[in-house]
Parts: sequence; structure tokens; C-alpha cells
Amino acid sequence: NKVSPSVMCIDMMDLKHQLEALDQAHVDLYHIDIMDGHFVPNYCLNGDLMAAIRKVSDTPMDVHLMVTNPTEFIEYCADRGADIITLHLETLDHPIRALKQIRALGKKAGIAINPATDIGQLKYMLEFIDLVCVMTVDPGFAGQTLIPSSYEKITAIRSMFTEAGYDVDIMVDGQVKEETAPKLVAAGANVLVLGSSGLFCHDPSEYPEVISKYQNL
Ligand code: S6P
Ligand code: MG
Repeated sequence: NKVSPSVMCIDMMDLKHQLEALDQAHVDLYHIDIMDGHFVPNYCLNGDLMAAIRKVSDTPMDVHLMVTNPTEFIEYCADRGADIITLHLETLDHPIRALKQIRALGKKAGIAINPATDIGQLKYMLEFIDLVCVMTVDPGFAGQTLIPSSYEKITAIRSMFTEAGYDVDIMVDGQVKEETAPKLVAAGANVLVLGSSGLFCHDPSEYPEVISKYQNL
């Protein structure tokens, strides 16, 4: 499995030191949450921070765009070092066009889905998707509680892709921690977003051990 520490959960006063510790622990990705105060009731990270991270780390970044008009920010993210660009299905009138736009820039195309969103539409766009981000909490805030229907949803998405002959990354975002991660992986997830509950509750000296535990689930 891959792990993607959620940068919004890092103590910003200690960012550089934290990134060094995470890189030394061989994390696979950095998860960059971008919010607009409209699609979700909060603000968060931005492209300037992504570009600053790119200067000190080669670790790939996945951007989770929680904004009402994500297609206006595809190039913005690509230009600032994003490797995977994930848009919310709930915000897209033409999801296939948007996914193609991301791939045309040489980036991986991700679709995020809220806990109450039906997965039916995904079956019409399987070949255009590199990653599905299953939100296990309503997006907008760290430190929330995982919604239990997430497990069967992950399994259903995994079967949908496998039965059609497609390999896909299934990312889980929201309260991924020691107790939930094994079940999420067993359900079919293979990219774990680690935030306040699963990673940043630990001291940086423990990151190598904690990270490799998640990677080896
Ligand atoms: C929240 C955001 C997430 C959080 C992550 C926090 O809307 O998209 O990426 O940063 O879920 O993790 P935790 O362990 O605090 O839930
Ligand atoms: Mg996120």
C-alpha cells in the first residue's frame, strides 16, 4: 500500500522539519487539500505551498480539490508540481472531459466521491480514471469520524474496476488510523491518507515505524 500524509494536518510552524522526517520515513505521496470556502465550509492549502514543497522534496503530490469549479484549477495544480489531480464528482458537469484534460497534461486523473454519493456513474468512466478517492467523512475538516458504509463502498468500487479489467488506485481519506486501516485495505483500498488520527498523533521519531506498518498492511 501507499501512504499519503495529509499536509493540512502538519504543524505549519514546523513544516520543513516535518517534511524531512516524512521523506526519511519514505512516504509515497503528499496529500494536498485545497478548499474554497464554498464547496466545503473551510479554507486550506494552495498552489504556492505546493511549489514551496516541491523545492524541498521530490515526493510526488496528490491534490484533492474541494472547490466548486475544479476544472479552472487543473493547469494551476499541474504547473505547481501536482502529480495526481483529484476532482470531486459532485462538482463536475462533464467528468470525462475533465479527466481527459488532466491526463493530457501528463498527470494522473483522480475522482473523489463524498460519503453519500452513489458510485453508479463511475461505471461509465472507468478507463479515464487513475485514482478514486473515497471520502470516508464529509470533506472540509480533519479529525472527523469514519462513516461505516465506506467499507462496502470501497469493495463495490474495487469489483467494478476489476470486473471490467481495469487496475485503479483506491485512496481513502478520513480517519485512517490503526483500527480502521486494516479493514479499509481488506475492503480494497491501496492508498491511505494519513492525518491527525493515524499519523500526526505520533512523534516524528516514530514516523518510520508507523509509516512502514501502514505500507505493509
Ligand atoms: C478533509 C481532508 C482530509 C483530511 C484528513 C485528515 O476534508 O480532505 O484530507 O486532511 O482526512 O485526517 P484525519 O485523520 O484527521 O481524519
Ligand atoms: Mg483530502
